[in-house]
Amino acid sequence: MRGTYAAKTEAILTQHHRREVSPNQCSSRLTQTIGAPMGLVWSMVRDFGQPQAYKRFVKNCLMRSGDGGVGSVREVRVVSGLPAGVSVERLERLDDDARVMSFSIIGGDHRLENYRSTTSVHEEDDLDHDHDHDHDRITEKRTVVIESYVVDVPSGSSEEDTCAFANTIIRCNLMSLARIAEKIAAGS
Ligand code: A8S
Repeated sequence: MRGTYAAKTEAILTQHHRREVSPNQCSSRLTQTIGAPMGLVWSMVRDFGQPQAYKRFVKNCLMRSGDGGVGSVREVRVVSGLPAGVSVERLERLDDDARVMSFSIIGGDHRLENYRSTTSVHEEDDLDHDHDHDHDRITEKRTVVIESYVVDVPSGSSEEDTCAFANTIIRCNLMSLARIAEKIAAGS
């Protein structure tokens, strides 16, 4: 998304993506525009038991408790080559009306301590940012996904490095989400 955020976008960010950030933490927010219907994108984002459906670093996912509702705990195994093997994550929020999901990382053998992210899914037309110039030629509605997080900065690391690492993973996830949702949308 480009341009300055105006009132509606600001309201969404204030409502769902504002978080207290302690001095030893860092925080960031990423957005992704997707050429697929909001309902399709939300169905993928909300599916807590199937992160591997679009997160490319996930090897597999085991539900430790719950059935995908708030409080469910999943154990995510990541592909080899990363400085981590497993992450234990709890679903903190799942709002089908506002289309907001939030999870926290509660364990694992990685360096993302006290990680909590929030992902919200919006119809592009509901946001009043500057539209791309070619937008008017696209008849299908587009979807905007906003993902924000807060995480501890590990001792010996900098804020910049910690956020750069998390941002790289999230950007990959969001691009993969876009690619897969757009492929499904094009085929249906
Ligand atoms: C997500 C977001 C992140 C996941 C990170 C940032 C992770 O799964 C990977 C490597 C790590 O070192 C940490 O939405 C961890 O999944 C790919 C295992 C948590």
